[in-house]
Amino acid sequence: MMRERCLVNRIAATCCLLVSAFWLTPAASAEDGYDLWLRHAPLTGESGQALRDLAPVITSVSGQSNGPGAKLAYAELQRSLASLGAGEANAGEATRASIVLQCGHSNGADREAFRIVPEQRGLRIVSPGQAGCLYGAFALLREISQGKPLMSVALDEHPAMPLRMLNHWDDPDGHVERGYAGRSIFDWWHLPELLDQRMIDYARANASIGINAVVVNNVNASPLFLTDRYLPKLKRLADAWRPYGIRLFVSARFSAPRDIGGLDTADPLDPHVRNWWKARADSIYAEIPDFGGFLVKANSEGQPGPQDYGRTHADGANMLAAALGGRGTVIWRAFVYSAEDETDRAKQAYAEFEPLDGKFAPNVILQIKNGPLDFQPREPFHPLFGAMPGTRKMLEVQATKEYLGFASHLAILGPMWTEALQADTGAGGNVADSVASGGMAGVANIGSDRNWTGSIFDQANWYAFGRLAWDPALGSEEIAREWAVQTFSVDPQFLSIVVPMMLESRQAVVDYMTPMGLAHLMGTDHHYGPAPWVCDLERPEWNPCYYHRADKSGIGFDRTATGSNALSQYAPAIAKAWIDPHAMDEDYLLWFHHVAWDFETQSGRTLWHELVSRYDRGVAAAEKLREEWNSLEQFVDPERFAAERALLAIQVKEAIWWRDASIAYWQSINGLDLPAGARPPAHDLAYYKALSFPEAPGQ
Ligand code: BDP
Repeated sequence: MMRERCLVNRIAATCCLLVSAFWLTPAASAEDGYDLWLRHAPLTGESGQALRDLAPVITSVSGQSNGPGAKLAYAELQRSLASLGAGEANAGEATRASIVLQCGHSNGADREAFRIVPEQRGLRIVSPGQAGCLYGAFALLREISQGKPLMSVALDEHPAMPLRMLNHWDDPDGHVERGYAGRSIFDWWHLPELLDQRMIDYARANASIGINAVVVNNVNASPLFLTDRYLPKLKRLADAWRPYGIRLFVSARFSAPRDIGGLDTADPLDPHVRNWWKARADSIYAEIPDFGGFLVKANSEGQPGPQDYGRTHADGANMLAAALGGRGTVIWRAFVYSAEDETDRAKQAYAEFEPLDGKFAPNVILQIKNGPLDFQPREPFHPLFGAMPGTRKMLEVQATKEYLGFASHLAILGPMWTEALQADTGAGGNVADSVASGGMAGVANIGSDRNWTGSIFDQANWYAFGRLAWDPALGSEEIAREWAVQTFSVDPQFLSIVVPMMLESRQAVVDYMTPMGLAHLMGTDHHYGPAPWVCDLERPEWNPCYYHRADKSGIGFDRTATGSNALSQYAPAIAKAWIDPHAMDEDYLLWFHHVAWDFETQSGRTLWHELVSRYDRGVAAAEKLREEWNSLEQFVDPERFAAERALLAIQVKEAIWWRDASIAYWQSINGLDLPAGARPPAHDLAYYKALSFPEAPGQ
């Protein structure tokens, strides 16, 4: 019987090998991108042979093997090592390597740490907790996928910050605000009864890169998420994600006590309001004992908040913090600007929050966007990171590319986030240091599209977010390479082209959209395409002309002492680097200065000629991305190759549109000729102004 089964198994295995040899050669089989960076395609060449020779046996140390992380780590290693090619083909029992999982039951801060320790014939994954074991398993697989010999993997890691969190801007009806990858992945309508397999695959993907927290709904929050009806739905998700080390958070609408609680106020100092939130929190914790807490957008862009009752942000946040108690965390957003405030919008968050330093409860974290404005292709870091030493802080970045070409454009954001994380705040460290006790939040780019993110390369932004939140010191190149190897191919020729493409892509977008520190020139509401001419909207800061301030004499926003003096919100040593328009990094020139069109830039060109040359550089870079991708056909399966080829054609078309429309508009303001040899815009300004896209996604 045993022998028969062996024979059947062997025939099946041989068939499998033949089938995989035929079908799984990277360039031959069509793939739809669903497997993300977790494809674990069979390793070829020497590393494949080595893995087959070792045919590792996985064991969990007895007594500790029953925890959820250990079980998942075990299953993950079984499944993925087999997929990478480790089988029993070449190894006799005596020569097989061993992978030992030693997972503890710590609930402390160290539960996510892990070590991979080489042993005589194999290795041991050790963690004080369950989540750490799973992270260790994924780290090992990542190393092996890069072609690293199993026996030489040695790691000792712990996360750089406690919260590594995705913020979904998803509404109960499945619409995703600023989502470019289809509808929401959360099927609130059918929950709790129906738990889509996607919810598990999503958790697995997050765990593989260390993401440990998910806010499931839009910051422009519906109070529905706080109703009793939604509790079982939330519970079902939280239960499904718990083994993956993920805690569920909810965006809370500040006016909920009025909206759904039957009270006539949401004043945070009103005892009835305080009791209402406390009772809500108790009900949630009764169902979800490890509920993460609330994310709140208050008194910003029309959202309700404590200021509606003459209270401060600290009053509001602390009231919710008291309701959660030691059980959870309030993430309070610093993205505020007021309809009544005439000062520079880029100054307002600092002005409102800095005086509140030290006034927030210990379980409140202030979530601050990377730049002082709003997820633009390039902004200087937010000055709040260099302030408020008595407040826990969190960095918020946007993976969904609202301002960088939606999911159509190839724009790898790792370099942009690293620019922020590594920025010296002038307060004794960099931005990453300033969020070490808080965390990093990424506005998710994930939707119901089969490939999750609307394009294959947008998966790299989800990936980079997780990796950087785990370790902000990781280099962009390392992250891009890791992702490209796991997603496409380990072939050095392929990587020598695709990794530089990824690294250069974001600067290309900056150049053709908003060069030299320009910002917020996108179309009204949907933010699709150029509209620098818009100047007639009710509030000044709704208009692109507010940000570029172009007139006959020059262009740019004076944020020095002669202007809004936003520069003074930075530490003196940092401000000093931006104060002299002739000596500073010109990537931020027009962010901080209003300069004449004939201002001499560091290239020796006038500002006007330099701007045109940057637009041209951006278009050329987009064309280069397209050509380089087209040269990679032999390395990529036909389905993913064709999809990206189509998107890159859109990117080139839209890069030219951005350049031409912007130049046509600037010329209408400055009356200047183009530099010699520069191509005139394809159409006149009226043509670009007349374009309209009421159906643009994500609004
Ligand atoms: C802006 C988006 C808007 C968001 C807002 C926010 O356009 O949809 O609600 O950010 O972060 O960039 O709250």
